[in-house]
Amino acid sequence: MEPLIVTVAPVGAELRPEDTPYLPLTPEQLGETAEACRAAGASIVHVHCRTDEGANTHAVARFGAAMAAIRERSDLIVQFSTGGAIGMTPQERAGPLELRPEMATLTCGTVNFGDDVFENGFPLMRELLAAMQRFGVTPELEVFDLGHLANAKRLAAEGRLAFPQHVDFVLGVPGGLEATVEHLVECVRALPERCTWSVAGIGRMQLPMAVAAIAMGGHVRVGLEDNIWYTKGRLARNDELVARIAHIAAELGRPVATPQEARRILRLPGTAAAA
Ligand code: KMH
Ligand code: ZN
Repeated sequence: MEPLIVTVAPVGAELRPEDTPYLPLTPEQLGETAEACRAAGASIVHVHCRTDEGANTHAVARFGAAMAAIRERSDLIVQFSTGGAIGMTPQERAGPLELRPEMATLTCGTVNFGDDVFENGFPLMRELLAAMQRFGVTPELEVFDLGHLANAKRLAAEGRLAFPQHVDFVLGVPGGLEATVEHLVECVRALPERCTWSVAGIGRMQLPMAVAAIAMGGHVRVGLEDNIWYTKGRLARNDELVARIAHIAAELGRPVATPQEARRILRLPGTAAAA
């Protein structure tokens, strides 16, 4: 098996600062978090941005400051969110791509999201993919339900992306596919050949899904965006969540990937695997 790629999603769009004191809000805090998570074993950081007060923002300047702060303190692969927050316009969601991060997420379909609807129709997906191509950004396909994989295959049939791709299964969102090992196995079975994949389990399913992925040869996303608890009743820091995965993976004989190894595994441009 390849070394384990650990993505940290440190802040997300939905949490409120009063939910946990460990959310990195400022670019400087994101830089510090990136450094700590890199030391703990992460190789990708999935970026959402906040104002100093904690409100979600998709302002290009804020993403620019965040990327600079992360790069100053780590060599992590910077992956921007294009999911943003419920209700954002396509233009807002695409805006930061002009900063040319190495990666960005592409959610591959509409999904209920708690009481809300996270809208990702085909026109939007095509627009985001076109922007990624224009700016040389590698997508990570976010799959919240099995139909999303079918949508990605349709985008490929249209010639808008070429498999193999890297796919992240986000399991356990209320409204999406539930986080069970059975569903994860089904998701992996439905992947086109040679795709790489990771799983982001939501809430208390973050750890069980991660352990399953380690054993199955997949990769793992952890972080406060998806789960704020270390154990029941004890809030987590991002780097602790990464460190726990790195420890379990080492015990299972799967060392974590460095960012450079992750670039090769993910076939990012400029690596031998991309040629
Ligand atoms: N905040 C969610 C509505 C992504 O980052 O690409 C969407 C999300 C997905 O977080
Ligand atoms: Zn996100």
